[in-house]
Amino acid sequence: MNIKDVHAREILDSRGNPTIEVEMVLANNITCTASVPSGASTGSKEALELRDNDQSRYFGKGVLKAVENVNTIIRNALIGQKLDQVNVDKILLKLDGTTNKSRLGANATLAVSLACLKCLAKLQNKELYEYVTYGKVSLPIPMVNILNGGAHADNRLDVQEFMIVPIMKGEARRIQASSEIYHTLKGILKKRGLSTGVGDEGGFAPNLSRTTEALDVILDAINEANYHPGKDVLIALDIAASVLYDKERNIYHLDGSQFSANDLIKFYMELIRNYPIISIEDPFEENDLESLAVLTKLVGDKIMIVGDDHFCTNASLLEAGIKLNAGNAILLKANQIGTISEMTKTIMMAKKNNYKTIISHRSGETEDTFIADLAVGFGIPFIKTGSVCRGERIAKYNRLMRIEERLNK
Ligand code: 2PG
Ligand code: MG
Repeated sequence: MNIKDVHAREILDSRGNPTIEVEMVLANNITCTASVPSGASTGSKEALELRDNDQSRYFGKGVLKAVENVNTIIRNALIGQKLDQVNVDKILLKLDGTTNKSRLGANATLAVSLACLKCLAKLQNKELYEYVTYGKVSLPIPMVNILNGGAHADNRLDVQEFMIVPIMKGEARRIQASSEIYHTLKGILKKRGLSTGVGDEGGFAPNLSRTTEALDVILDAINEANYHPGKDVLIALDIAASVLYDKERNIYHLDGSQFSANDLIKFYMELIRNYPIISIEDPFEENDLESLAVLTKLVGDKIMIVGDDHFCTNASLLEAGIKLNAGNAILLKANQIGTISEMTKTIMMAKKNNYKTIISHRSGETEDTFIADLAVGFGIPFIKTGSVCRGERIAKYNRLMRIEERLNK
């Protein structure tokens, strides 16, 4: 089957900023639409998200250049081409010709690459998760953001994400527990006179100031909702430490104090001793693989040490981490790398080297639910897709529940 047309347009993401959507039409008129998310705490080694920087529109955040790249350069090259993921992604890489997609924009390439993947599934009359399945499908354990800080909220919390991780059996059951704990937490915050306004990913953003204060209130919520911290509900953190890092002084600002990388290691060890933590993401700034390796050596047999900004879904960056035994898990975000084929390569490398995989949304999301399908089809054990609140996050949870029902039939 050949590609008949490709068309891009500018739409809005969940923060109200422009992003790109692509429609791909096949020769038999099958049409698929894909849109791409956008991060706020982006790693410097991520593929480039092309923005117009034209201050007269959307404060410079327009994506008309990326749209134009799809509607001209990419469209011209793809019309009449065979619908084949490897073929399409190869063409995209060749047209771009840079190491970080800075010519076409990773937002442009991913939207096209993802539209291609969806068309391939539709052509075979398959659900997306069925099409990408190799081996055994599995429903991922959600890492549900319930408190926001850092670059995702305007409160004083430095750690970017506090997540609950329900590990009981059944996706719908895990989502139910998350929702009950979320609403219980809302009640507790309200009672304490704290704000129940939410951050970018739907978690609450109360004006707490210390990491342990946030963890304590989460434990209260888990208990009050009649779950058992450490038994059926665990906790995950995304420190997003690059944002807390002062490069000139080589220190981190956290909880009103200054921390060296060694101080941070002690701090994390203490947290792991006192709280049922299953995972710590980006515990150090993105270039510090050495500290990541030290922490992995100390606690990697007990919890996940996750590289997000460290690895940027990039196989070469992951390879560098593997060589040093830095981290034991990787966060996967398609727009960090810009094509489905490259993300697949990174997933395979992680699996082969026993790195745990976590597929992830971005803080600026769309209603596209592709990460839910990829999690199931690729058998990715964890998904991080925000809180059980806000339509763009809920879309992914609802998709997972629909898939579960389908799989159980
Ligand atoms: C992260 C992500 C998603 P952002 O750091 O893991 O939660 O945030 O999309 O802002 O980079
Ligand atoms: Mg992160």
